[in-house]
Amino acid sequence: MKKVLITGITGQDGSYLADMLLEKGYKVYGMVRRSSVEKLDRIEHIRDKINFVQADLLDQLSIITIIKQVNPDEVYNLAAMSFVPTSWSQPVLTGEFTGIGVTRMLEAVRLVNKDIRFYQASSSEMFGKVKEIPQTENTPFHPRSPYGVAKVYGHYITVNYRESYDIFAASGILFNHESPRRGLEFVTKKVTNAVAKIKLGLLDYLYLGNMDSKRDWGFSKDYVEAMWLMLQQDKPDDFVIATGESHSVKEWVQASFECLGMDWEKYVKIDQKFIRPAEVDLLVGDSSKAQKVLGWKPKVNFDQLVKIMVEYDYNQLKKANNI
Ligand code: NAP
Ligand code: F7E
Repeated sequence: MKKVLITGITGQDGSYLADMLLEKGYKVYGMVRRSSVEKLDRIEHIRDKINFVQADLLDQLSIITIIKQVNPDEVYNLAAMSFVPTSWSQPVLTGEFTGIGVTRMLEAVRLVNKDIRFYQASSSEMFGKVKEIPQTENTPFHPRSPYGVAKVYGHYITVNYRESYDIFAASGILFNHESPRRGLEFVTKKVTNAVAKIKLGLLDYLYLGNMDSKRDWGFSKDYVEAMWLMLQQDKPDDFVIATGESHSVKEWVQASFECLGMDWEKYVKIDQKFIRPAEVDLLVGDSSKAQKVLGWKPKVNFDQLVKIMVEYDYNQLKKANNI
């Protein structure tokens, strides 16, 4: 039985990855940090099947200890401070978690067992002010937030440990991916949740920031499959994972309201507090390398994703409010 250690198992991607690896017959270990209240909502349905180990990205010895204890075949490093606006209010902490945290993970792998295969959750935010359209594995980076800068560090330290120590370290450059399990503050989930609330009479208006930026939105469940495929190859490499389609925030809003038969313009207002100090205007990825080498391709498109998320939020809220 193969053993896997997932950092960030309580997050959106960690939960879908755990679902998938349990189905594949892996023994799943999840790294969690100490908290005064449990935050296992996304993995409640599989909590009895997961072996929890406690460590923190800030604490080198705790990471070495759990890697020694588990001695996994594969490590997926998904833990990070992942919300872009918070990276301006907590830039140093973001650097520690999202940047240096990767080095701590790689150091632990290097010290304990160099045969462990390592996946790093890199991000399309690294492209930022994009140098070409669409973005590929060879597009130069120009990050636009402390989060993006930290991810560039995490990406290159992963490449460096691969080249310096011959560690099987792969980096997935994933474009935005969403799901019903997405955190409430991210724009897709914020919108679908508000649409459902407005339809049910639980909310009057939705306040947003820049509605003109464009994103390449995919489905998290499709994307965790690409992570796994990267660690099953003969050699480690970097891969862009994207749908190749780009839509504006406004299009997401319009499609979400239309899903429940409403006109978005009656309910959406702009609030300056959601405008960022620097914006990433346009992201669209070219995943042809992943399609060719990994045999991966996205299954869920933009319209299907909107529908999945709106219907989920509507049904959940209806049930929770006895409507
Ligand atoms: P998420 O839902 O925000 O989950 C982040 C996870 O990291 C949570 O489990 C969180 O644990 C954990 N974490 C944060 N700080 C930690 C620390 N100091 N020590 C240990 N664990 C810590 O993120 P996601 O959307 O699943 O994304 C997964 C990864 O992919 C992240 O690295 C993200 O930056 C990257 N990424 C995401 C996207 C996307 O569109 N979703 C795209 C590209 C890259 P708690 O529950 O304790 O807070
Ligand atoms: O913003 C605009 C905002 O916060 C998307 C993370 O998973 O993907 C994610 O980062 C766009 C931006 O995601 C609101 O200005 C307008 O242009 O959903 P988001 P993100 O910043 O693209 C990358 C790939 C990651 O790696 C990150 O971890 O939507 N926007 N109004 C808004 N965004 C938010 N959050 N809230 C608004 O009210």
